[in-house]
Amino acid sequence: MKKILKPITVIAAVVAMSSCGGRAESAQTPADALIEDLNALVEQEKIMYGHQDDLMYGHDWKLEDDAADFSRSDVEAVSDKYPAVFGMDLGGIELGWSHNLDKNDFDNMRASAVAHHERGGIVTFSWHPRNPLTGGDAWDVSSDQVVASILPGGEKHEYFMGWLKNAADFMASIKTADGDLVPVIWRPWHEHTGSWFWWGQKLCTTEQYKALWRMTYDYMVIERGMTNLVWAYSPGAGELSSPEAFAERYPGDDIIDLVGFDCYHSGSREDYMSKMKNALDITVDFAREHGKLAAVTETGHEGLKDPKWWTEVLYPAIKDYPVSYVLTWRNACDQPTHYYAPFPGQESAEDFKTFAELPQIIML
Ligand code: BMA
Repeated sequence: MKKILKPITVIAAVVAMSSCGGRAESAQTPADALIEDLNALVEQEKIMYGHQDDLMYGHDWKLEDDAADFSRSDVEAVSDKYPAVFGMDLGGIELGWSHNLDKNDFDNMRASAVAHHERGGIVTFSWHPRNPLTGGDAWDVSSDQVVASILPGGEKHEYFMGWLKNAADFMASIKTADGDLVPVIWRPWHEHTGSWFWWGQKLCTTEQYKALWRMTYDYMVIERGMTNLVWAYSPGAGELSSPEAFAERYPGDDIIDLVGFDCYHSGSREDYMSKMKNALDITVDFAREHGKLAAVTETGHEGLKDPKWWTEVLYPAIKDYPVSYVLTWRNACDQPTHYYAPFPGQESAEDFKTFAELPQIIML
């Protein structure tokens, strides 16, 4: 229950620290450069549009393994523009799988991240790792001892450090042909305010959750010296009853660069817009007080049954807030109604085109 209010001078110091703390020697790191670019866009009151798995598959197509070309996209097919932000998920990397939990070839993921970066886009990774204690998936909440078991001293600690290594190895391998590391917005341990993942609210204590973050950061940044990660914290919006709920498990200003939340449209327009307003008010205030970037890290209306969703629901909900991006979830190719971006002929496609042309919205 702590809301940390910082005077302006401290905020300036925090901004300075967060852009070089712990990772930069003297030259600007890929992460610092991305943070600077994101801040510049926010200052211009621009909001980037993002889509999960955009270049991997769409409503009725899927990339072949070991693809050489990453030009297909449902979003591009509708609007002639790619999303500025391209999200993907590392779930499965922990076990050395060749494909992630949604059947994306990890080689394609790496190559498409580079291709998107070289087109001027921004890449973000979430992670739905399997349950290291039970062997189940990320949604296996049958034990509340999982986080405890992977922290230092826990029975699965060494085992789990191997999982972090696999995730780190993958993100450290995303390089251009010239050998330049591609910066990524790295968003592990998301939606922790709910209790549907093994790292969720009722499955570990506040101290354990924060220790999990610290262990992840210390391994990747301090031990491995990774310089391409922009660290993102994103609670689930449904549980944000107060600013204190947002702050309760916040891992710390020295770890986090960007704060956001995940918020889905499931009921009426009004329900969604009021949930978004609440979460945006809390997140943007928190970001301002802590000198961090803000974003809507996941959102969407499954099946897009509202033909004017983009211009009459999403855009009005976000337009007055300094958020760097808004990312809608994936268009599954194997579940006909599980999509969050339009595709040609989809009933919100025309409205999406209008949204993508708005001066405030940045596509690639
Ligand atoms: C969920 C759904 C699942 C998917 C998971 C990870 O929200 O889209 O089908 O496996 O995200 O991408």
